[in-house]
Amino acid sequence: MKQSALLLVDLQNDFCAGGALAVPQGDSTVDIANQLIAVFNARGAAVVATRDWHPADHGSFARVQQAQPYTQGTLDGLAQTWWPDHCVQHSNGAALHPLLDSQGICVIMDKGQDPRIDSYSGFFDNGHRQQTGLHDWLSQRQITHLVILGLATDYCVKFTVLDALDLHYQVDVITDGCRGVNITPQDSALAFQDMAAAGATLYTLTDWLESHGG
Ligand code: VGL
Ligand code: ZN
Repeated sequence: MKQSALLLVDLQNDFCAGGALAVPQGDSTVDIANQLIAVFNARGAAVVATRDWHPADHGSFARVQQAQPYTQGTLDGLAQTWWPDHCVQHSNGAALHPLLDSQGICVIMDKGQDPRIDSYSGFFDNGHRQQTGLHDWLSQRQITHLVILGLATDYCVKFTVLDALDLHYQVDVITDGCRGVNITPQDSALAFQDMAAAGATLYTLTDWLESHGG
């Protein structure tokens, strides 16, 4: 492999069964993630995880805005979906999924700490005002190729992939390692289309392993 990293997006309890913002079949991404962690670890390649990591009064929380969850509004001038309280710093909901092989992860990048702005992407907040440190970390290691999966397809995976492409990474997305919120039923399918149109290559795990000597 060229300098490649596996990037695991928000594989946290709150996006899985029983979580505050549970994504349908969110848990099914963990087994796919673990298989790829083993491949990257065996090759000495980096494995990076992002976490959604909000303060208890985050401005994206419907409760804070006295709005209904899953409706739309505006936060500091940006269109914003209001979410149930989720991924509150240090809570169990914010922890990585217990079955995820977290021993195989080299670094965790947190995002969404600023209460005034949401941060779907692992690279920037939604206004592209601040960076998380992910791009610096990858650049310092000459990593140019990312294999991305996680939660949720239509929010954090999508915006992480689009920013990665803007930053000129080569991006493979493992589609069966992603699941979406689907506020409207087609959202995940549309998100995959947007990622592919922007230059990402979509693979199932099986196809990726076959074409990358897994
Ligand atoms: C996410 C909604 C709100 C995600 C994070 O990880 O996709 N979605 N915060
Ligand atoms: Zn969030």
